[in-house]
Amino acid sequence: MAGHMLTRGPKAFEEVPQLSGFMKPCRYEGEVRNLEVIGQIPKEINGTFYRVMPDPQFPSRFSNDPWFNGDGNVSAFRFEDGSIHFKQRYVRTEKFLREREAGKALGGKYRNKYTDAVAFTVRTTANTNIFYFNGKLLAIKEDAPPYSMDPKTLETEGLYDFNGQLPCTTFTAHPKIDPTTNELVCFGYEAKGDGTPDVCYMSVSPDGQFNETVWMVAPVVAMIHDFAVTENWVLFPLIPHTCDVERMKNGGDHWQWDPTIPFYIGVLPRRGAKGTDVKWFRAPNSFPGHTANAYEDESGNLIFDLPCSRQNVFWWWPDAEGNAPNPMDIRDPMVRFTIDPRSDNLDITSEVIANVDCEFPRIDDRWATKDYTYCFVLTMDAKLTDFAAISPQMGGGFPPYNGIAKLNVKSGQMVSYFAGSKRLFQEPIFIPRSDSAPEGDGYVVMLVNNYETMASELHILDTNNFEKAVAIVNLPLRLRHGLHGNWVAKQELDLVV
Ligand code: V55
Ligand code: FE
Repeated sequence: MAGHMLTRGPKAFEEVPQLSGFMKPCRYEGEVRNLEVIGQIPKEINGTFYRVMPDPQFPSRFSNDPWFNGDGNVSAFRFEDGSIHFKQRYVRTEKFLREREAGKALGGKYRNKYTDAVAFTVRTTANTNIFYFNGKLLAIKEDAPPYSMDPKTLETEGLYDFNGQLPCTTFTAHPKIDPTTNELVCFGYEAKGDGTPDVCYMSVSPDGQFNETVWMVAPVVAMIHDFAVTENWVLFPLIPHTCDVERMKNGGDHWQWDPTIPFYIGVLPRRGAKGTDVKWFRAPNSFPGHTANAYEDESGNLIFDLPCSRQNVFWWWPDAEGNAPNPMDIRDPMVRFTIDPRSDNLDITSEVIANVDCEFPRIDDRWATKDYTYCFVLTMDAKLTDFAAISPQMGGGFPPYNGIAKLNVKSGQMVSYFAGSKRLFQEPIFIPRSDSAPEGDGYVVMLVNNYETMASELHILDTNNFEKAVAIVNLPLRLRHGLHGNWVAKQELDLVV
């Protein structure tokens, strides 16, 4: 009660949904060995699950700071002979280090350098994905080059520019590995600085040498968050949120939802292309979510699967009139676009392949770029969650999901796992049972928010018996909602010296 007599002061986080309840910043760094396991962790699971969450080190200098603006805090779960060891460490970005020195926030609004209290060389929070390539563990946000971290200790090594080869100022948080060639396929957008329409496509050989660099110009300066790759083509879906540097200089947001422009998909040949070879295909205004996969069918058409909404999924960045949907009304069915990359008819159509509200699709990455069958994806069926019970502790500012489906994208059939009315799920990862296991045969692991204990859990599912967990791991702490993560097998980590 005494707290009610006090003014909150500059060291308290604001009482808004994205900073309250389960979403209250965690800010913990440390280690817990031998997490409590209910059930049995299959012994063949050996390796580390890395994930990252935006986790503000200090209260923002601005009101209503969005979830996406927190400092990147990386969690590592090392699976070893049926035990799990946990470690967590912030990425030592320039912003993190200078704010720690100052004892307060110096950065400003999301991707708006004009609102910073100091001039940063690189202002990224490195908070969106943690991705392993060629011995480097990369913490990435799409507004800057990656930071590399030691995969074993989570010490930050520094900004990583691929030994001087990175030609642009930004780097996607969703790079892909081609499982046939082991190349890293990636891009940057706003690639010559804030508000520039330039997009830079890059391909990197498994030993880290750039083997393709193509500069393109997009029809609008829009967010390109995720993308897709086939054997011979690259697909760039543009989210209809556009950037205006004048608005930013006036202290406004980097992004504004534009319901008047098409949903563009840029299609570029993967090898030997010039920037002018890109074709900007068009569909009705929509919000493309994270991509499941893409591949070429027998006739050479591109098949591209992703959750896709007609509404603004990032409702906290409204349109020019200030309109945004109610978050509980947003729906993302799983959609398939079929594109003939040789056609001059740029208008494309799509079909719904699973009429379920879903996001965060993951596949068996050995089938990336190829004709595939299975996708593991978070789903939402609002009647299965007791919102009355959890809402006082739920916080907000993130899209809630309460189920995970093993979806057959060819038949539309699904098998689902639910964990009761008082838990919500974070993005899953897939771990193959063995190197030679068939597609989708293995385990799915994900973080689960338990609103009764206000602590986090890992749930481990066998993809052959998907409705029931094989193990639940209790963490002695709460990990607020994160974005993305990846599995790195022990054999790969052992190659790092
Ligand atoms: C996303 C997340 C971001 C971001 C842009 O999941 C897009 C989408 C955590 O930051 O800056
Ligand atoms: Fe993402």
